[in-house]
Amino acid sequence: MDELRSREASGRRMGVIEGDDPNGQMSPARILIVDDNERQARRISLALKDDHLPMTIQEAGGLSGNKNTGIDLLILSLESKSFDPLRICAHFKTAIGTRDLPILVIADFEDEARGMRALELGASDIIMRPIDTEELSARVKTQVRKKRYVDAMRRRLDESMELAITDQLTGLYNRRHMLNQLGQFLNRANRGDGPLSVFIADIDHFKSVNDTYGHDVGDEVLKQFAERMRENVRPADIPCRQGGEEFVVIMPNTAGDVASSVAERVRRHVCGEPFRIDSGKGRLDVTVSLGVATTLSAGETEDDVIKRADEALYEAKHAGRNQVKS
Ligand code: GH3
Ligand code: MG
Ligand code: MG
Ligand code: MG
Repeated sequence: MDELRSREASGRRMGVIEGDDPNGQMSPARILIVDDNERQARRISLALKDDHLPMTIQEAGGLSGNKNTGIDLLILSLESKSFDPLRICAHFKTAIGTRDLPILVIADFEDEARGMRALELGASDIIMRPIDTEELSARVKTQVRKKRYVDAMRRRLDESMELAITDQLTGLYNRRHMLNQLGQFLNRANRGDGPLSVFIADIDHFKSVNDTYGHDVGDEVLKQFAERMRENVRPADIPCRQGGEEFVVIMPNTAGDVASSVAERVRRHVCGEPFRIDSGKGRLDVTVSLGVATTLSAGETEDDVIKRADEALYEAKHAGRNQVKS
């Protein structure tokens, strides 16, 4: 794509089109016209403009990468000579950031074969030259509307998926996601991806926090604890709330000694500074006990690993709490 990028510079025009959503809610559509014939590109944008779709033509950024996010429709002329339009089509339809971007190809009436090829590669629609401006406008509107619908559905799906894997109190992943991830990483570890470690962290004498200060303060402690834990594990680690005052961190590709040192860092950052409670007026010393487990052999299940971490945690509690055992 890199060598394409430099050759394409002359052919790119960006337009902004006001949508005609039935509810009047659609924000201006962003349409990228790619045609190395500037006169043709201008004619397309003028046709859309004449259709009472206000369009501001401006130079667009690169054709690949982030600059293409937020575009609603790519209008691509198959007659372009300074780059390979079919290659652009194929690239856009396979690249993660652009594969949902609809492409409307414009083909010469004598070049139907390449038009069909573009459709096979994933283009959403086609218009043959000479362009009928009413047809152009109708097809553009349909594609933009579809794109907006897909975007809205995707956002909703993302939100509900996020909700399904998040613990609402702390914002960490929940137990369901923890077990799911643990299963997946165990499979990889079993295939020789390096050891996998987990630790379970259980706040010490948490019941007495609730009993002494009330459930709301207990909740506040859980939130702050989650925050400290999150800050002290590594980006690749997966911190989860398993339930109550018990937390699990999954550490992919991590040997036992490293896992223990991460657990130890969490322990120190919990007991090192009192928690602020009662809107910052009060301070509360909190400690945590942690049990670490690392995969021993291929074929271990989620339950096997969690059980060993639990046994180590039990040892840590038994040995006086505020410590890490493995
Ligand atoms: P240990 O040191 O042995 O872990 O003692 P502990 O008191 O922490 O352990 P125990 O299992 O006896 O008590 C856990 C308490 O956590 C009991 C329960 O009321 C409280 N708890 C569980 N979930 C929540 C929650 O979501 N919010 C609050 N505030 N408390 C919770
Ligand atoms: Mg506890
Ligand atoms: Mg307990
Ligand atoms: Mg507990």
